[in-house]
Amino acid sequence: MRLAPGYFSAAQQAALVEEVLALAAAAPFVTPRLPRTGAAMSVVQTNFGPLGWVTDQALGYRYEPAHPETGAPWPPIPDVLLELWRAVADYGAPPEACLVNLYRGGARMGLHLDADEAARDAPVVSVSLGDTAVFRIGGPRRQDPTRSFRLASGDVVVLSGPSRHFHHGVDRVLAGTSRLLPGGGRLNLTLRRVTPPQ
Ligand code: MD3
Ligand code: FE
Repeated sequence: MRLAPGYFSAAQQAALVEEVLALAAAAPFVTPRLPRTGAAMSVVQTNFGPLGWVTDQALGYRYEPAHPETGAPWPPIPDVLLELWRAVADYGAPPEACLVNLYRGGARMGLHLDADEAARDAPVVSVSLGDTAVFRIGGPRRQDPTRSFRLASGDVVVLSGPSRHFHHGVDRVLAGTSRLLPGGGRLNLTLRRVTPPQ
């Protein structure tokens, strides 16, 4: 994986948060639920782009072209994020999904794999905004050793090659480390190619 600390300036971060929250007004954050058990995840999520990652008790993890509650197509991926992908992804097709995770209160994300994308060779590009996260990454097997480090506001991570298929999660978010988000917390934007190009 590649970490680009402070890829976005403070001014760029502020503009990006404003754009994301404006788009989220039309595609409200929803509480994702695990397949079968229906247990709520602690983050809330929305998406931009032709496809969005969703999960609920009945149908589980999948990509959908429309918001599960409004039925409307997801808003478009902001241009600055399409530009970021062109600059860092080294991939010959644009991203199809921008998953937006909002961490408030004690929200976290357990160790998992991103395995719902048919385009398995495409990288994942992630942008962190707001409070600093303690991020953990391991290896291809759940039992592999892990290491953790902080992801701060404006940082960009590019997961390509083997790291794209490594376990990872967010242990916790350090409240009060940023004043970027109204009401505090952390936004993570994850750009993904879902379907193989052509
Ligand atoms: C490492 N999000 O939405 S982003 C997710 O901070 C997710 O919200 C975390 O994991 C977050 O699925 C981490 C950084 C990231 C994204 C994808 C990865 C790291 C990854 C895929 C493989 C390995
Ligand atoms: Fe993930």
